[in-house]
Amino acid sequence: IALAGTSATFSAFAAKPLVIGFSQVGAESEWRTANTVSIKDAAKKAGVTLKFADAQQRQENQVKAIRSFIAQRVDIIAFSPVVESGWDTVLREAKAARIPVILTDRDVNVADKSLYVTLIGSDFVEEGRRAGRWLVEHAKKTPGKVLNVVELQGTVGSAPAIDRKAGFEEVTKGNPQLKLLRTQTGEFTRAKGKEVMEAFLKAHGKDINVLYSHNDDMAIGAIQAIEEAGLKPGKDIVIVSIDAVKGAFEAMMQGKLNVTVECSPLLGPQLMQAAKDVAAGKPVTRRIVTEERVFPAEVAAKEFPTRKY
Ligand code: GZL
Repeated sequence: IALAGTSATFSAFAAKPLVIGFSQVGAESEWRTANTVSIKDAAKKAGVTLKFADAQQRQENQVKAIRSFIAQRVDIIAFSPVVESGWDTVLREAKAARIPVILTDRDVNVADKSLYVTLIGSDFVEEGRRAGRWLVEHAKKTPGKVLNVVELQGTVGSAPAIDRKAGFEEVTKGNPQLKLLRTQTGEFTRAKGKEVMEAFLKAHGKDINVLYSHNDDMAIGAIQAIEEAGLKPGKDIVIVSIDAVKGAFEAMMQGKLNVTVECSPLLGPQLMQAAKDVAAGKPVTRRIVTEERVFPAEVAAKEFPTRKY
């Protein structure tokens, strides 16, 4: 009987699905929506029980969700931090509860790096460099001409906004052809991107030659503002953007966007694999970087049919 009991217990134990508590930033962009779909699909395929919380881009909602996951004694906590700072306390509570934490998409600024096991996501500084490199090459087509650049930044204090700005500046600073006229946050959304671009156009109108947008959603909002101002996006104002979501490919095929730097939201499978490894006590590398490309408008029509997000 004992043996049967043991095997029954063992099989029950083995069959117990992993429970992951996931706190998502919100639903602010096409990228975010695709990221959520990837995580939910991957959880289903992996037989993982996913407790999913949408924070509507507010850090206090993420802190609340993480505390709730601790109270529910989930096996793993995973989240995409809306901003880099302010996580030490709640992550120390997770550590005290002996619940491992995995970061997806965005990094955190914590004194004690042991507060999370790994970060799965893109190198945003490199994405900024790639945007800058494309623009430097573009400027060479009109030697001696100064191009006035306006920048739509992502969410203030978020890793992608900080790093994409830094990478772009690293490549473009000191270039006599590129002059940064204005820079302001469009909060990664179409609506805010349009609103801020309207303000830039009111202040500088035809003097603007280039828009550098930290994501495609703000670029798409800006495209509407540029058209409403009677200018041609992609021609009067060259647009460099990041994410490579479907909306960007459609804009490039319409000649309204010039290039988008890929930032893959398809992190679900890597998250589930890392979670299973952590739960099994296997070592996990501190940083899992996703492979990405740059898509200029010339290749948009060819690439579009195979895009997954
Ligand atoms: C990048 C991600 C950013 C996207 C935006 O990994 O954090 O947040 O670039 C999204 O589209 O809102």
